[in-house]
Amino acid sequence: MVRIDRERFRAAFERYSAIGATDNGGLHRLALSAADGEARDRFVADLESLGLSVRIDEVGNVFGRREGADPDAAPILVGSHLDSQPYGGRFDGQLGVLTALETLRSFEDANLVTERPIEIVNWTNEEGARFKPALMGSGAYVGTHDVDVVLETADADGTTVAEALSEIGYRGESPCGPTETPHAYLELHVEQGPVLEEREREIGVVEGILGMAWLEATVRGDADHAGPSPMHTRSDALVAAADVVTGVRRLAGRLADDAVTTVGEFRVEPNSVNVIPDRATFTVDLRSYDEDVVAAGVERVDAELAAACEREGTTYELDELWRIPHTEFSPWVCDAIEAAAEAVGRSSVRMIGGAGHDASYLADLTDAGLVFVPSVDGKTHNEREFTKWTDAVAGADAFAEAVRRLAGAPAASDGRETA
Ligand code: HGY
Ligand code: MN
Ligand code: MN
Repeated sequence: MVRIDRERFRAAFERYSAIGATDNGGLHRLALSAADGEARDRFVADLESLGLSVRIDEVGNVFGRREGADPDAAPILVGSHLDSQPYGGRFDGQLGVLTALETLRSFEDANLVTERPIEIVNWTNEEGARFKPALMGSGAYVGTHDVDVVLETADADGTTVAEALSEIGYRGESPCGPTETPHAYLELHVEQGPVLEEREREIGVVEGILGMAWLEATVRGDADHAGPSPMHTRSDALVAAADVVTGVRRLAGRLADDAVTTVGEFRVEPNSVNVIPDRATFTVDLRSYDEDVVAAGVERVDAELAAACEREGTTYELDELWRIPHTEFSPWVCDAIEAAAEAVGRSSVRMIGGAGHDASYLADLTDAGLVFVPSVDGKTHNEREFTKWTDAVAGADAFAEAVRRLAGAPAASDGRETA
């Protein structure tokens, strides 16, 4: 068994939390921003001081490699993401990267030789807040997102991923994609939901994640003067869109018990107090474990738009920005997580996750698993996001033990303590 260094783990968390920190205890560290660049620099320095070989790929994914006894064995890949939501929490993503880092530091302390090499990774743009879609770096790594399309993707200001990567010095040389298929992938993440708190468990063994669709609706009306224009002659894009927003909210209850729907972005033009809006653009985030439910939800959003535009005399377009099917994690990796939690004396429960994670795409490439730790009040994507440090430590204990088991002991050790 390997024990993490609690003080060092906490110090690392505080140090990274200061990069892009907000006044209310959160993080504003958008993908490929200067703050993200500073966090990456810190991460690379920490990998190098651990003696890992560092590589940065074409879309900025940062890897560190710790050799094992058998250089030909496929590696165990561990990690998460350092980018955050706008004014988001400091645990989402960051805690997973730092738990993986503390795991490797503890292996070094224990002079632990594992059978397999271990690679640690910080994935580019997991959140999809600045550049869409989400899970961009891991999606490019497994081949779901095309690297050229990713590099040309622009943010609201027209800055492309390629330009932003170059600006922070992370447009890497190495091809984006596995040099060898990992033996397994393991990620720790805050639950971002209420289940672990409600069930009073320390560790979530995540068996799957909801499928999701991201849509963008554009409603077009007729700009006109707010004063002299009679109400019955108006084509008000905002009124039609607002009808659809409440319709999307109602949709969740009608689709399925696990269905969730969210309108997160909304823009009005010309956005002037005395002009009838002629354009309203908004996003819809639709999720359910059942693909048919997500597909039915997309159809229902389209029907809501058609009916609202019929009433208001407006027109609309509906584009699909992203679709990812539900994720099923590897049973043997789930078993390894559960056994590791038990070995370190931590309670656990099996569950389904509602948020997308890089592990979702890694599950398409290899045997993947996801470890959850509790979120206080389930709060997340919010500066108030919080995980009790005792729970973070419990998660790190279980995660380190799971990695030790996945990486295995060498067939013949050189006399040092083996995994
Ligand atoms: O959208 C998600 O679930 C993740 O936070 N990117
Ligand atoms: Mn995350
Ligand atoms: Mn997130």
